[in-house]
Amino acid sequence: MKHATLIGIVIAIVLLLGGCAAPAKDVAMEQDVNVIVEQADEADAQMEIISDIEEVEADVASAERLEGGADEGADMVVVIRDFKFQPSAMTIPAGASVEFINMDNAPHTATSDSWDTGTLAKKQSKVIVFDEPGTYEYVCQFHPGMRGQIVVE
Ligand SMILES: [Cu+2]
Repeated sequence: MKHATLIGIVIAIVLLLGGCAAPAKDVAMEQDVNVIVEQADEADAQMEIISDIEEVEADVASAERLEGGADEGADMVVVIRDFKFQPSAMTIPAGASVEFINMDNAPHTATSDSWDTGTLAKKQSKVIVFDEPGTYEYVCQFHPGMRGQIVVE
């Protein structure tokens, strides 16, 4: 075999291998890009969850601050959140006070036949003192589906 022929064969093999390897490399790169895009999406989703968690934590922290403030003045706290009185039912001794705190953006009231917080805007609160034993059903004047009960013993 002549030297030139041998070189020709070697070049042909190299070109063949190169031709096969190139698309394989493209596929690999495409997969790499896909993986990177997936990872970026995942990171985005995680960031969203983290910012959601931070929002909830800030909400809880401000509610706790308000509740902490209530400890100085009121015996019990009803937090108004997500159009619900929380807790919606409680039993307290006569003479106890309850602070109603609105944590919703919407205004609410806690209104019974014998007492009323009046309109509470966001983060406003009102303390009601319960001297008379009895069962007090109350509602929000703006949202009659919001109901609560306080039993005074
Ligand atoms: Cu309401």
